Amino acid sequence: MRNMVVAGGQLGPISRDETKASAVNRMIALMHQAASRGAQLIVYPELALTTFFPRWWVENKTDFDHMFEREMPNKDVLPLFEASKKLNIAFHIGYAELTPDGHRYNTAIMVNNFGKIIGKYRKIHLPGHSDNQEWRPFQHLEKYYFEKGNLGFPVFDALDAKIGMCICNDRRWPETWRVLGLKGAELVVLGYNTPLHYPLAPEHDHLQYFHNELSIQAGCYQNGVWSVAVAKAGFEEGCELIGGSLIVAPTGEVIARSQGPDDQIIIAEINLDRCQEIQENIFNFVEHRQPREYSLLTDE
Ligand code: CDV
Repeated sequence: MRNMVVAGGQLGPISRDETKASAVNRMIALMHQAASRGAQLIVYPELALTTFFPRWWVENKTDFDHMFEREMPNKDVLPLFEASKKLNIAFHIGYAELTPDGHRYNTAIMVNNFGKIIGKYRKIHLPGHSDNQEWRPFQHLEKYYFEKGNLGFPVFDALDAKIGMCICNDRRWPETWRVLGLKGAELVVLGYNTPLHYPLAPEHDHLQYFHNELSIQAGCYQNGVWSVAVAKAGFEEGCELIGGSLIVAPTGEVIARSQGPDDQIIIAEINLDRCQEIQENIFNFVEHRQPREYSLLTDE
């Protein structure tokens, strides 16, 4: 048995004027709770240091450069790295990245319990739009603020596991999970900011929690992987974000779920060897996949 205790550090809303230092302090408090219950890894949400700023249009996108991180760690985030070393716990966090040569990405990193960045992912499926759509009650301008990620879907060795990463909207796409599955992932970590109201199809608003669970459960089951999926939740600057952070087994079963939309941890002990129950049987890729029939999936 390869057992591991994993946690999710769900955050309640972060207001536009909340400092990054304050968000980091909230995450450190959750890290202490998780570590005191034996967690070896804590997963934080997408864009965990700031409010979800792509909900606002600005003519000059550099007006929001203060929402981005130019280096990691930096002085605001360093206390989280130090706490992780002190508490002997790895973490995963999402943030807006501004590279030295001026590229902007919606990024997540995995940091080991020695404070070293051991994995990085830049979001590939960017939802929303790139133009100013004033008719919406709030906008979703990820295509304006970010470029499509250029690091593929990474799987790396950490904590005696093969860990894959994706971010928010990626979780809805079976291709994300299958690529991670084909790369041998055993645990997929992800954070999300999902509005309860979807302006393009408001008749689906009541299904937001269901679609969240459906996507993650299907991804886990169809690839025989564990997942820790973590929300930024609650009423944030007039926009209600779903909670419903989850830990899901390779069988697709939900084994932990957050309650309510505030700062809280979810935690579970998982056995990584259970991936084989699925990967060596119903979804044994070597035995049963028929990739020659799937060429349409990758043709432009
Ligand atoms: N941050 C996101 O990627 N949010 C999308 C919403 C806009 C649908 C999501 O897939 O949850």
